[in-house]
Amino acid sequence: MTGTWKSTHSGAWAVDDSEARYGPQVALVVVDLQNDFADPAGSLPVRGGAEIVPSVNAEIQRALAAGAEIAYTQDWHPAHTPHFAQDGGIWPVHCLHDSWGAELHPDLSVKGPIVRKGTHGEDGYSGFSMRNPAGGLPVTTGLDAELARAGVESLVICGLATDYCVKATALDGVRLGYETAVLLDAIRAVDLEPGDGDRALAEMAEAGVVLVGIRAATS
Ligand code: VGL
Ligand code: ZN
Repeated sequence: MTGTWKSTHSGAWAVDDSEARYGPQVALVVVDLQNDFADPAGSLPVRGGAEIVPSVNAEIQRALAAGAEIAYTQDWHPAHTPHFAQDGGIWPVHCLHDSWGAELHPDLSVKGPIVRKGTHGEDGYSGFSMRNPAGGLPVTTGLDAELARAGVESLVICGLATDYCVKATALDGVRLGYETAVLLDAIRAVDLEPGDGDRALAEMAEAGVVLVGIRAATS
C-alpha cells in the first residue's frame, strides 16, 4: 500500500485516512499494551494508557478486514536486567516475565503473533532489536523476520509508550526500510519530563515517520 500516506513534511500532522491504510503488505504493530503500562495499578503506569485500547481494537478490526498482518510486542524482563534502576538502569521493575504486569491488557484483541523483548536481560526499547546486557551488542527480537516472512513493506504502529518503545520501534522501522506510520490517537507517552511525548513525535516526523490522525490532548 505504498503511497497511501499523506505527507507530513515540515512536521504537520496528517489527517486520518484510515480506510486506505491496510493491504496485504501492511502490518499493524501493537507495542507493549501491557498491564504494567496500561493499568493504573501497574508498576510503570502511562497516563491514559488504558484509554487507547478501544482505538487499538478498532484499528485491529480494520487491519483484519483488509487481510493485513497484525503483530504484538511484549516487554518481558527477568528479575534482574540493566534496564531496571535496581541494576543500574532507570526504570522500576516492570513487565516481569510470567507476571500479571507483563500480560497484554485483558481487553486487547489479540489476532497475531506476539514478539517478546528483553527475555534474556537485554536493555532497550525497540520491538526490533535490544542490546545484550553483557557488551551492549544488538540482539534482534524476531519481529523483522516475522514481517519479512509475511511480505510486509509498510508498518502502522500504535501502543505504549510514545517516547520509548513506540518511538524506538518506529525509528527502527524506518531504518529497516519500512514505510512507517504512527497512530496519534492510539499512543500515550510516559512523559518523565513534560514534553517528552511531543519531542518524540517531532523526532519521528523528522526521521520520516508519518504521524496519522488527531494528536491526543494528553500527548
Ligand atoms: C517501555 C520503559 C521501559 C515502553 C518499556 O514500552 O515504552 N518504557 N520499558
Ligand atoms: Zn521495559
